[in-house]
Amino acid sequence: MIISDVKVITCCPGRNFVTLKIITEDGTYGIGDATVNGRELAVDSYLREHVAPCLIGRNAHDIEDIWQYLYRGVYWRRGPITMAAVAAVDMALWDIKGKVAGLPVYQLLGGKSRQAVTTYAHASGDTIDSTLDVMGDLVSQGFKAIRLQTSVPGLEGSYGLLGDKKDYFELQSSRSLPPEQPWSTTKYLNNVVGLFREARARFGDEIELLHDVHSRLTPIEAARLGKMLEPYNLLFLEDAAIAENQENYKVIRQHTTIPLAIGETYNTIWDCKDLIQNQWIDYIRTAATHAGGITGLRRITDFAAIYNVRTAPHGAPDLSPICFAAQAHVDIWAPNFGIQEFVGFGTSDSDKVFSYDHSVKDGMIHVGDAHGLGVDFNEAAAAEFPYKRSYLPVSRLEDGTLWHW
Ligand code: KDG
Ligand code: MG
Repeated sequence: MIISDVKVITCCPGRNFVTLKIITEDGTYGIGDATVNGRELAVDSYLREHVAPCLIGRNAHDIEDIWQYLYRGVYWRRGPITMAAVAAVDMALWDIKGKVAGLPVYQLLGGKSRQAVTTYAHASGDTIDSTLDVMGDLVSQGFKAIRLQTSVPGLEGSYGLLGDKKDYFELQSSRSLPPEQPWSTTKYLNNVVGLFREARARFGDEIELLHDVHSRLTPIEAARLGKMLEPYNLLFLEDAAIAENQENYKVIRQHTTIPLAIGETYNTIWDCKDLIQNQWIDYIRTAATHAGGITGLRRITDFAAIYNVRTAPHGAPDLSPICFAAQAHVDIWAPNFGIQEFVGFGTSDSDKVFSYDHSVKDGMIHVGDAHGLGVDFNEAAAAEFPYKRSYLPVSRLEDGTLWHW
């Protein structure tokens, strides 16, 4: 299975995606996702200029050796751009191996640990009432776990809201520079607890509730929020605070029993080793695309299992359907799988470019039995949707101080 060609395609069917295609001498190909939201051309160029030439002539079956070559073999290791590039290569090679073996990738990992993958959906709105109306729709579609985000009165625009975007693309701005959003911890804390109080009053205690703070709080503020939300029994509180200093979570943990989740921006086990080993978190949210592909995710998953930490992979719309497929295979295998974030497989435009073999019913993803990852990429359709520069927003406190977005 000698690699004879490597293509990097960046397209924008509604939002930007970076896709890698590895082709072997007999024409078998595999695909991988390398999208880093707002920094797409950095990883496109990294793959094109620095990785692709090193792949030609290698045996596509040597997934582990190629992973090590691109990680350990590179002096400038780790970081989101490098690890997204490694991830795309890794996914594409697992796709090829599955196709050659005549098996879906989850079978190569060890087979199914469950029948289907439980997901959580997103409900958001401008008011608590409208957010809970969206939640009602999702519950009637069969979702059993819902993430709730609502506008903060007095703050224009906030993380997790749909705004006027019908396709859930609020995380990508088409303006020429990053939009700026105001943040006030006081206004947020005064509003958010009511959202969960109302949700429990309206929907009872069976449904799982989640919330993403998106790293806006300091550890002690996060601890306070955790205590305030304890009566509403969340499945987890996500990104309550930044953990570049992993000991931040020790502070939060000392004060509250609310389950904690983090990890969507992490690239290797080293970013979360202390968090996991000290059992300061309950869910690790690393994504296949940003943490070295299926191989990287499997390493983190196995390490987390030892410390009772479950997986909850990132599932935002800036991860392409190829990442979703890769994660679905890991989710259905992982003994310590927790829950998969899910905002739909795609939109009418992205469906012209990506096709997939899995389906969702009653809030569960059913992984198909197509060989490999069970996802495909239409290059001709992608050419109809050229790359468009776009940025995530930035946050500022009301006095203008730059804050975590
Ligand atoms: O690119 C950034 C998004 O993926 C992120 O803001 C989404 O926090 C997110 C989530 O939990 O889905
Ligand atoms: Mg998040």
